[in-house]
Amino acid sequence: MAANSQTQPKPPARSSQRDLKTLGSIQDRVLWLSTQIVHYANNVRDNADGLKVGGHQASSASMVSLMTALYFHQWRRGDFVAVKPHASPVFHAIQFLLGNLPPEKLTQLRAYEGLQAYPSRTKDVDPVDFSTGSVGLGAVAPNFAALTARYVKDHFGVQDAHRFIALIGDAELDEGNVWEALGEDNLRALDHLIWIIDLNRQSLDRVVPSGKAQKIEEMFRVHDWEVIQLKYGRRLQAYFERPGGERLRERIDLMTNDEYQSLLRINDGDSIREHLARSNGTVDQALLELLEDCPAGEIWGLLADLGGHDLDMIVDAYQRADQVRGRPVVIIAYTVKGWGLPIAGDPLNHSKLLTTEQMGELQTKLGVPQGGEFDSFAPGSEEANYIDSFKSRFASGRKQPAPSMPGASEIPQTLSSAYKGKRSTQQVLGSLLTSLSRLPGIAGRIVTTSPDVASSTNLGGWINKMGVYSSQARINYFKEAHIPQLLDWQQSPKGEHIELGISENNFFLLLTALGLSTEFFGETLLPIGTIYDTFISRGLDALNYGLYCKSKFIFAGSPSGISLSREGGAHQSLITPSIGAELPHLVYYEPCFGQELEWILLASLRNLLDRKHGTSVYLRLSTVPIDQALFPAESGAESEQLRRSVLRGGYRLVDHASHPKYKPGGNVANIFACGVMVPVALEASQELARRGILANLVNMTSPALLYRGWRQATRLHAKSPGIRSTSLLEHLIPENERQCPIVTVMDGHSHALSFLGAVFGTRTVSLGVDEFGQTGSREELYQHYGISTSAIVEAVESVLTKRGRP
Ligand SMILES: Cc1ncc(C[n+]2csc(CCOP(=O)(O)OP(=O)(O)O)c2C)c(N)n1
Ligand SMILES: [Mg+2]
Repeated sequence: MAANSQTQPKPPARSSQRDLKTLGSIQDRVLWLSTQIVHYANNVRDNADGLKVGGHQASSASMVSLMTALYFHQWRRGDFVAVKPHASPVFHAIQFLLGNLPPEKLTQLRAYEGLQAYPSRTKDVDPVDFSTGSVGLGAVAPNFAALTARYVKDHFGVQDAHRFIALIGDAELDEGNVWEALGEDNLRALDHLIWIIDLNRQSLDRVVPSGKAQKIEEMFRVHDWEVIQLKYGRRLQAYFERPGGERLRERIDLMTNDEYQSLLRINDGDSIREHLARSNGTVDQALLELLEDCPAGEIWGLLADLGGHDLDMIVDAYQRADQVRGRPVVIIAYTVKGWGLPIAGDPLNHSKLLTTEQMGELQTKLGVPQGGEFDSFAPGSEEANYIDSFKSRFASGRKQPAPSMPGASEIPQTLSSAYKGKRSTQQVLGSLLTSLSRLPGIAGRIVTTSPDVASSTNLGGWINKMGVYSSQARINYFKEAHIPQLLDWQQSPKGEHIELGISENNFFLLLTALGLSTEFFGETLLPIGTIYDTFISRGLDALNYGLYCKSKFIFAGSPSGISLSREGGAHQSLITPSIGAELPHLVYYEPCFGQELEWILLASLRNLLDRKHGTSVYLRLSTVPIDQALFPAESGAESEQLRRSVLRGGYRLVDHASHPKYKPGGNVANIFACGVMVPVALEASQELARRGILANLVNMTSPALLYRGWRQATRLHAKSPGIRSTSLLEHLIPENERQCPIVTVMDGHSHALSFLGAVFGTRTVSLGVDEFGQTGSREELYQHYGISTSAIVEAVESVLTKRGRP
């Protein structure tokens, strides 16, 4: 585990000139290696298909100074860093110099199973803390990790001292999710959270509009962040101090980003001087005189002398940031995209690569010996000694914390609740949480969250019992005034519900961070979130991000589908079943009955404890009251068998196989239904029986697991034809029934279950909701979209008589 706060080394003293010289030399090597990593991948390594390999030399170069100062001067054990996606070569170069990346990996950028294009905590071999790539998401990940660290500290006591650092491209701030995070109240006032913005005034295609930097700064101040500016380097600042220097500052301050970038593209110092001294067509004599003092060969360097490349100033800014308490800090560092490279400042440099000739020149300029292109510093050299002594400050890198977590056996197989009358799965989730709050070992680990829909998704009981999390205890004025409240909004550092503002991005990013608490801080949390099902797509990229990071959490989407009825329109989710089925590292369940949900939730919690193989879980729930008496009343071994089937994805709720008139190929069909459609399909099956058609009914508790099981079996079979592996789906429909026609029905897009036709190679009709919603009563909507009892009956009749399309 990272060093304890008492043993944490003191922040280093202000950098000595000697340190700066060595840092400068390390910076040169980082610039070289990061450029060379990309060059080798594109121009040296074999490329059988000739397709572009890619990589970002200019984006990397703009961060070289900031990252050199961070990793070779300021870094402490226990720091968590998110690295701008396109600076991944810089990160790997640094990890190599620190001894955390084997040298052979440097030639494997974007190679098969080599270094990933963007930093990946699950796929890269060196210690990536936060995956980045989809701009904006990785950028804010440290904020959510910082909140998680504070939660863990408030609930489990002493914590190591951590800093949370984000290295961010300026155009990443165009992403709305960044500002959603900054606006979130739970993320305010976080200590030891430092953002470093690489303000190179360029994005992918363009020079960013002028005035953006000022706006960015104001936005941070509005959100109560401490702002540290790293605008001009010491050389330029020295010129500003000279007589007439103010004119130079004014000239650079007021010029547009386009003009500044265009000056960076001029090779000839005299021309740059002339342009600088001329404004609106007139020559400023005083300015010209000042600039004449600067030799032509140095004027480009003077113009490009920005704070984000001045190591001394960067180190100073980092140290100032470290002193700030009670709120996050942003360092706005002005940089040059492509700094130190011949493509510096080129508006189209984002994916430009240096030619072999340019690489040769760079190698000479940076003093890298021929044949030593992937070398670290020679042992005994000043740089090697510096790195060694610096490394000893954080010992052998981050240690994997020994996880503190409950054992899976602490989570029971069942809560033995009785499910009577009519209850919706959403209601049952609320009751289950209340039951879980009585299990001491588990209750303390569960943390719930919701984007402003906690009460309408039935978390009220849990919140009343466990309280709302806030780093400071707050007075509940309603309670003090004895005003009766359905929801007791008691806020304190011991609360176990985190209520977010309405941001589905924040919701999934918080779940992601809570779900990595074991790996980050050694304390296991069992995060459970609730969200309106239809708005999952609003936070979909953040969900995708969390799953890519292999975070482990549970979320319930509720209410779902058109069964929500009256709220109509785009409040009704259509495509979420496909999202659940298709996202990796996620298991999607859509239970119908209370008992099913109980088994599933308990198994999902156990799944979270399996840090190696466990996944996140999505529960698609509903507000439709379901008659619990329809659930099969099994006991003993049969109940255990049923439980296992529910967890694996489904079971036969109606099985006509022993009916005396059962004739597969004649009067038999199979209905597959999901969630709230199960009782509707059951009614249809009963009606069909009255008409002489024997329709079995499979209750699909997890279409996703059934699909995956089948897919796995077919892949295994394709690989080893000798092995006959049978999936649960094939167990559910025995050999003699495989040719019976199928009708599938779900309160979601019909496409989601249509794969069943391919599984059995038989005529299949898929019913579902393929259009945006409508208001109306539930029955009216079921009729409208063709998922009513009569629609199912009709579909079975037509598919049996071959009127249904194959
Ligand atoms: C969500 C998302 N949209 C688009 C992209 C494609 N993209 C990659 S980099 C980039 C521009 C990034 O600019 P900036 O953050 O300023 O980084 P720089 O390269 O200038 O350092 C874009 C649009 C992406 N990676 N992620
Ligand atoms: Mg940029």
